[in-house]
Amino acid sequence: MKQLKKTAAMLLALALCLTSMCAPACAPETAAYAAAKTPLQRYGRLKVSGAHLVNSKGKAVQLKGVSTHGLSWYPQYVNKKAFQTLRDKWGAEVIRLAMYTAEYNGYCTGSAQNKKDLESLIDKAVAYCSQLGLYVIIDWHILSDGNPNTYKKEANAFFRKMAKKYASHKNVIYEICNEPNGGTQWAQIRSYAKTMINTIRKQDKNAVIIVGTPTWSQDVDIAAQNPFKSKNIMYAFHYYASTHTDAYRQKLQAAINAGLPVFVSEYGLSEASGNGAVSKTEADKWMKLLDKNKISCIAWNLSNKAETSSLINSGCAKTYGWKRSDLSEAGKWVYDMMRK
Ligand code: IDC
Repeated sequence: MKQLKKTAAMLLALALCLTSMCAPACAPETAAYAAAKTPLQRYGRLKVSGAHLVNSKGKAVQLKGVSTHGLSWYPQYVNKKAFQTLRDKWGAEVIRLAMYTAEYNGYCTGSAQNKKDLESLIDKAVAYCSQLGLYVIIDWHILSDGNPNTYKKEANAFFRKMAKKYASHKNVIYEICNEPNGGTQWAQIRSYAKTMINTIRKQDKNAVIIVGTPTWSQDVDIAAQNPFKSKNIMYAFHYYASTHTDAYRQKLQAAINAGLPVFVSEYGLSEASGNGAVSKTEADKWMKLLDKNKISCIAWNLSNKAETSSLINSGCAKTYGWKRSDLSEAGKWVYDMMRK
């Protein structure tokens, strides 16, 4: 009898375990999600109204989502099941495609073939997001190239091509320069942005465009002194919770107070290096501020690289269908936060 009970208990535990392990398609909460509308069906074409990102009816929306790591580094995470897992299991509404311009097979520094490969990855990613009703950000990920004017010509050709291709898509958002740095001034970014905005607008009158700000997209307070007058423009603010604390929240608050529409297109729980300590306490403080002001935000990064900003455990080789236990400390925090 005792043995029988033990076997029954073991079987029950096994069944429970299998249920929690099974692919997104059979998770209990997924049925509700599947019946519910996709993010795109919920909000429609996004616009900017005053300081807010708003839905097609003009109501403020706050999107939360995940950024890929560099597309050249981790192309394997661009697959439909990965994006579906993020939508259905994590509650993500937007995916950001980080395409480095200079580092490691960057768009501007790699071969012609590499350029083609990156464009076809973006094509696939946009198609998956469109099929899943997810918003998607095409991110011109400048970093070591510091000033967006370094590859202005290439950027202009790139955005012309993208905007032409995706003009009919209601879910595509353009981020024209990830993080200007190395002393690049707002006036220089503004002049670059003006060209990109004109180029995109020639193809697509409405898409939301996110403009990077000086000092690794942190000087939103400076951008707020001279923003664009044209419609549907937002400004990037980035933070890494372990490094950036109160003083940076004050900078963001100053921009909010000035009425600047801010999009946190990248944040991490780690240090600014992408590695080192994770601070959940500071991450909580940041999210409180973002939630209060309905500021959209995107977590860095969807990979299993052995660094603390990666959302997947370095030992986990799965490229979709992750269980909570497959996630890093930062990954678990992002997952729990987005599911709320
Ligand atoms: C980091 C990656 C790391 C990669 C490095 C390249 O996490 O694996 O080797 O870029 O230089 C940013 C950037 C983002 C950085 C991230 C962490 O937008 O590209 O990714 N970070 O350093 N701004 C602040 C932090």
